[in-house]
Amino acid sequence: MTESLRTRQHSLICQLADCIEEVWQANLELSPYQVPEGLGYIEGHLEGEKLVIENLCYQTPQFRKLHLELAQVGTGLDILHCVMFPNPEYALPIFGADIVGGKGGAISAAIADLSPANKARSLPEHYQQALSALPVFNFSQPRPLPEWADIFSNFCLFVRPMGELEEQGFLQRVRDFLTVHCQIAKASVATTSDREIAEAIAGQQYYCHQQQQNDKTRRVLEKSFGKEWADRYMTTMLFDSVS
Ligand code: BLA
Repeated sequence: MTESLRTRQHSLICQLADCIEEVWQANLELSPYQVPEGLGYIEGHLEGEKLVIENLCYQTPQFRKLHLELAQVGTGLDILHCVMFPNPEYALPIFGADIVGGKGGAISAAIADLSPANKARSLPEHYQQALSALPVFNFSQPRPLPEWADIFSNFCLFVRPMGELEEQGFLQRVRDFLTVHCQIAKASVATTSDREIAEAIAGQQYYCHQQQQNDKTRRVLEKSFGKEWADRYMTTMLFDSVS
């Protein structure tokens, strides 16, 4: 990825982007992932302000797609989006994170989760144990989840971080989530059971379907690229189900 957008973004976004790449590089065997034609670097400006998007993707034996996206609307609104989609042969949850904030100003939304993608819609026992053992940080402004958010686990963190200390608290918690996830993923074994694979595919489809209901994301994309493009982007780049 060119460093241009990242270095111009809110410092928490730069730091989290660096952290995500660092944990991926340290723990996983990354291979290139072909980003769909024309979707690596994108600029749109239908009405109002310019929207710039940079996408960085990898794949590994355990993950069909590791996606890190940075976006900037005008010079004001900065966005980081990250999803780790497992290969359906591995019974792993889906790591997801989103940060939305103004440049130099406040972060309005910081969310991170390891979301179950199995039939029971609950995290595997070893994840629950590892996550329960992590240090806890208390945030002063937790945010309520919207209606479509029934995909998230009990460990989901959704806050408006107030000040540098809470921003660093968020960063550390996401680093811990990622490290636990990559280490468990690396040690896990692929299944050959058609039933388990089908269950994992259905779990990812449900996750994607729910995420596609996020009107706040859709509206930002529609404003700069139009309805049709926004829909295609949300269903093929941000939340593509396994085929
Ligand atoms: C919220 N996402 C938002 C908001 C915007 C975006 C503008 C509102 C911020 C706020 O309420 O303070 C915009 N997010 C984007 C855009 C992209 C993006 C344009 O990723 C991509 C180009 N969203 C995710 C993932 C999760 C997620 C992976 O992409 C969670 C794992 C969650 N975003 C999420 C949630 C909200 C949000 C839960 C709050 C929605 C609400 O309160 O209604």
